[in-house]
Formats: sequence, structure tokens, C-alpha cells
Amino acid sequence: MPANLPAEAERALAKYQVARTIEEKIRALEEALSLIPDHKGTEKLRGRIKRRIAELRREAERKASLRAVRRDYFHVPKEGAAQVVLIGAANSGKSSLLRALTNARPQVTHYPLTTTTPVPGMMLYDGVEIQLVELPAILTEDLEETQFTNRSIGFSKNADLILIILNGARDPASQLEKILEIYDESGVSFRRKRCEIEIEKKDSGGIRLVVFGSIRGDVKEVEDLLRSIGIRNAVVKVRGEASIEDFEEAVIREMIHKRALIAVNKIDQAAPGALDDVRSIAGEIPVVAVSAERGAGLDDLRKAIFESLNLMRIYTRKAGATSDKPIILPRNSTVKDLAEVIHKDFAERMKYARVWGRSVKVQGQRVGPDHVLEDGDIVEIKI
Ligand SMILES: Nc1nc2c(ncn2[C@@H]2O[C@H](COP(=O)(O)OP(=O)(O)OP(=O)(O)O)[C@@H](O)[C@H]2O)c(=O)[nH]1
Ligand SMILES: [Mg+2]
Repeated sequence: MPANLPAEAERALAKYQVARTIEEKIRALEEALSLIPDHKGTEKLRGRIKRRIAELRREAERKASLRAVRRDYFHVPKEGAAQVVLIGAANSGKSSLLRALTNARPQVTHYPLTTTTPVPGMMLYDGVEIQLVELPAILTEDLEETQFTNRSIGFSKNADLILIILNGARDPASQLEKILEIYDESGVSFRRKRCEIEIEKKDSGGIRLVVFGSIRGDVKEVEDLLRSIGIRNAVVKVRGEASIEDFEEAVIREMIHKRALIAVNKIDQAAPGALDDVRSIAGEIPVVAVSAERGAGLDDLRKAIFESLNLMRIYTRKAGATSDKPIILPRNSTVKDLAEVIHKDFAERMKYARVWGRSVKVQGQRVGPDHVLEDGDIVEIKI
């Protein structure tokens, strides 16, 4: 329960709310931290502020390293239906997996830090081209950061999926913990986003919550959190299912949400229980066990990559003939979305469609533009 804060601490937090540069933000938070007494009631708030400071420092470092180095050689144009990055500690088997899953032939050695630039390759999954990019190791084998950490993490923020490769032969759970910590400090969350929170600060009227959905946990705690950082009057709109962490993100941190998948490699050399340890800290992130060397678990991994990307394949039919190259769309797309991808006018001109596949009860069923499609459906659009 956040106690009432000293007035100077509140002033420092108010400064943070209006700070523009990273340096100003860090200074305001450091000042606030020094003014907030350290006891049970302020523990959570102090923790939040410390995490935010770490995150801001990392951002500042990343910006500095981008200025120092030419960006170009770290750039890989996106190709195919989606881009997936392989990230992990040195020698975890990223290059070996890239070789096993794609046409790329990166160098594999038993020396650490062999890969020093991003290496792309293309994986074909049931007719869908998915680009995999190995990024230079973000940790040494002893879990220290490398000269590539900032740039590899920065690159991965633009990917559609982050594939975390753990070395199963070397305490994979510790690697995962460290990797999750770095991402957290870099402002990346792997929790699924279930809500939108909008905070409009006001001059009076206290804190008013407008909820379209639900709040998991105690409303009082939300109000205390807002007050603890100096927001006393505001209209807070919540859409979806929000937890206290979501509010924390909305007011103190600026997290981006990313999809992730974990592959525990070298499972042929893993200690008993290592996989369970990984699962226990993976939270919502799915875990697959593989061995690049033995070729074990690779089909499961391919499938998990495709599933995690949340894509679907739609085949179009015209005059009785079905295309063999699918159109790739995000899951839950509608017939209208499909028509828009085919041609801009098509969506406006379409009258109805016939659909074969899992999204319909009767094969060849007639549906409208708002009909939600499923992976593998065949669609004939009628104008
Ligand atoms: N036992 C075993 N060894 C593996 C497996 N996968 C890779 N290795 C070995 O692990 C070492 C490192 O493999 P790489 O694929 O080069 O690892 P990396 O993650 O790309 O390494 P860096 O690019 O240096 O960060 C090599 O000696 C591989 O032969 C596996 O599944 N089992
Ligand atoms: Mg490599």
C-alpha cells in the first residue's frame, strides 16, 4: 500500500511526467527515488521506479551505440510472410538451428561469438515463406552482455516473433532469466496484451475509472498506484482485461508487447529437470525442446514458429480452380480483409463469397464480407 509520499518526492515524480529527454526522465526518477523513504509501503513503487531507470539507461546506451556505429550492416530487409529473429547466448546453437531450418549456411564452430552480423535464411512451412534471422549473441556463455547486446535487442524489437534459443547443456533456466531481464529493461514485454488503458489528466474530480471490460485485482490498488506517482485527478479508460501490471506500464513504463517462443537446444546433453526449470519461468511463452545436431524436435519447432506468428493460409478459387499458393493473413481476418489484399476495389465491389473449410458448417457456404476465416479455408469471392 503506497503511503503518502513526501511532497518533494511527489514534485520529482511530477517532473518525470513532463520530462522530454531520456536524461531528464532519469534525473527526475533518481531524484524521486532518493526522496522516497525505503519501507514496506513504498517497496513496490521503488521497484517500479528502479526498473524504469534501468530501462531508460539502456535506451540511452542503445541510442549512443547506434550513433557510434554505422547501422547498415545490422540491417536486413524483411522478406516473406514474417520475420523471426533467433536470439540467445553464445554457442547456444543459433547458427546450427538456422542451418537446420532454412537454406542459410552460417558458420558453426565451438568457439563463442562466431556470428557477428545478422544472418537471414528462409524457412518454408506448408507453402508459407518465413524469414529467420540469426542475431549476434546477446550474452557470453557466462551470461555477461556482449558488444552486440544493444544492437541485437534493438533489431529484435522490429521482428514479428522473437525465438529465444537456450543452450540446454548449460543451465538453460539461468539464460532465460537473464534474457527476460534484459528485455524487461529494454521495455519489451512478452505478456499477451489484453487491454488498452488511456489516462486523461484533469484538474479536479479525483480518479474516475471507466471500464469497458474488467480489472483483475483491486481497484483501490490502481488508485493508489496513480496517486503514488502524483496523478490525483484523471479519467482512466480501460478496454479489455487489465491487471495492475498493465496500469504500471501505462503510467511509469512504456512497454512494447512482442510474441516470443523458446527453443531449448542441445536437449541431447541437457541435465534432467532442466526443461521443467525453463518451463517454470517461461510464463506464457511456449517452450519447445530441440537438438540441432541430432535433428530432434525440428518439426515441432517449425510448427510452433508458425503457430506463434498467428497467421493463416487462405486459398482463393476462381471459376472452379483453386490457387496452390496461399494468401497469408493474420488470424481472425475476414472475407473483406482478404478481398482488400487481393485488390483495393475488390472489397467494395464484392457481393458475397463462398467458403470451403473449417470456418463454415456447410461446405461451399455463402457468406458476407464480415465472415471470419480460418487457416486453410478456400474462398471464392463473387462480385
Ligand atoms: N550436443 C549438441 N551440440 C550442438 C547442438 N547444436 C549446436 N551444437 C554445437 O554447439 C556449438 C555452437 O553452435 P553454433 O550453432 O555455432 O552456436 P551459435 O549460437 O550460433 O554461436 P555464436 O554465433 O558463437 O553465438 C557447435 O560446436 C555446435 O556443433 C545440439 O543440438 N547438440
Ligand atoms: Mg552463430
